[in-house]
Amino acid sequence: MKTITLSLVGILLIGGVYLAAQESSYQEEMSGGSINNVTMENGKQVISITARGGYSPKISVAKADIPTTIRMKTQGAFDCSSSVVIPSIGYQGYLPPTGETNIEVPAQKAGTTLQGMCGMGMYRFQIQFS
Ligand SMILES: [Cu+2]
Repeated sequence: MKTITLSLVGILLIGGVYLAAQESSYQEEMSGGSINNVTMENGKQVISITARGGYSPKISVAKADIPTTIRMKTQGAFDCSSSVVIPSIGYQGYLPPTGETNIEVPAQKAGTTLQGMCGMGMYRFQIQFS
């Protein structure tokens, strides 16, 4: 009887830890803030975003007033997230199923938020300049 009670407690503990881990990865995904996807290359900042069944990270934080490249990465993406639209800079393009596509963005003012989306407006991503 004692062993049964102990193993029940064990199962509950493991279950709790599993749920907590799922919850924190969900929050990370939603905030997108903990992912460092902005690097500098030859005086330009490069923002890397992966497209496949949506965009990751959904929110990127970048520096204002410097030339910027958005590097869209795909690996076996055959869904509509390979069709990318960024209305405020007049960008519209198709990503290859696998590869990298650089989108050049002029320097943005602090406080600007670029909105990107798939061709149907179903998947979205944001780049906040500050
Ligand atoms: Cu779509």
